Amino acid sequence: MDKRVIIHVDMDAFFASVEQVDNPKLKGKPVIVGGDGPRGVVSTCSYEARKYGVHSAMPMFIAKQLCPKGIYLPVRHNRYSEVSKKVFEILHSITDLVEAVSIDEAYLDITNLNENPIQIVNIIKKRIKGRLGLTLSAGISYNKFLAKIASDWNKPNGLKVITEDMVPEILKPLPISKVHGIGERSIERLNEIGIYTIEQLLKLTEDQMIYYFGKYGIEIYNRIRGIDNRLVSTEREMKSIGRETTFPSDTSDKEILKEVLTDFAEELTNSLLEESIYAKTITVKIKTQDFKTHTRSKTLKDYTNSFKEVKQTAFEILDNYNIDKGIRLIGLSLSNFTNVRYQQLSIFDWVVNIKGKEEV
Ligand code: TTP
Ligand code: MG
Repeated sequence: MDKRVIIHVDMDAFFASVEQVDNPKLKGKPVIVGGDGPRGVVSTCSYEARKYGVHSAMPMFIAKQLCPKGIYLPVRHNRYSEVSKKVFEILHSITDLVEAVSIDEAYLDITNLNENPIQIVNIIKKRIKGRLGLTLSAGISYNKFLAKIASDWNKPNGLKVITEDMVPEILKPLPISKVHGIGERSIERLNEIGIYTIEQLLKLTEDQMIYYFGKYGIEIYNRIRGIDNRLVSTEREMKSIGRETTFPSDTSDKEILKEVLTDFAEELTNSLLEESIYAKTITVKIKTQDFKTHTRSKTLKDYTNSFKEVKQTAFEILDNYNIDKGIRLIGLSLSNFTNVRYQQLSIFDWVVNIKGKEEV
């Protein structure tokens, strides 16, 4: 593949920054956005609040202990979506090759613009700051993986270029969690054998990588060496992904069935990570010894790419299924995709809040 020029942009403290723009009195202050109620979590917080150790996904009550003087605001998802739309309009004014990754994150392929990439980033930053009052961090490199690593380099309002000669040195000190495509379960397994950094991961052979990451092993092997041929794609066609297996002899042993579902959940969530997408519907398919096929689905409240959540949901579906015959085949599939992770968060928060209120 010819050398490409990819930009990854990620808005700084997105929800909190929008709140600060909408209410300038909040500028420079620790602003924490999230669900209140006893089970509420932090969606994000301003960089001023991060100094106190507050971060996304932290329970609200802990945030309040760490930063008692913080300004706590509810999630206004419609407003953030509105602003996000304007951000994407600005990105589309640069090129059509824009891939939305989440509400505040995108890849741009500017190879064919033949312009200075730093200048392009500065134009984007200026337009977004000028029209929306917001800052972002951008990474420039020759593939998506490295562009994303670069945008994360010196947040907020960062700009970092990673060129070919900087790889793999620049990657070596990074924790393995920075590698797009390595899921939570793989991180746990690698930590167990003492692997925490990319430098340590670089020591594994291709076969070992396949052992730890399944069929994406080679891709990750290449990625940490600076090879990533994924295209910046403007649309997604996939409707569902699934795995199934037929047993050598029929079984009704739940432990065996759960083992298979666990493996499938891992493979499928790795695919989600790989594609930067999230699924909402989980389906278990069972074919009994009389060749009848039964499918049961569950649609979650929020999109997920979490191995644990997919596994647990699959187990739940299986546990609700009355196994009265031998099972020939079991399958697991995921559908109902989005590439915008936090789309449904406000609704989820709302449900949590209502529940919280009932408990009081
Ligand atoms: P991020 O880009 O991960 O975070 P951020 O923009 O707030 O901060 P950063 O400067 O580090 O990029 O996520 C974008 C938005 O998505 C964030 O503003 C709020 C929302 N979000 C959640 O609701 N829950 C989460 O756990 C995370 C990570 C983000
Ligand atoms: Mg962001």
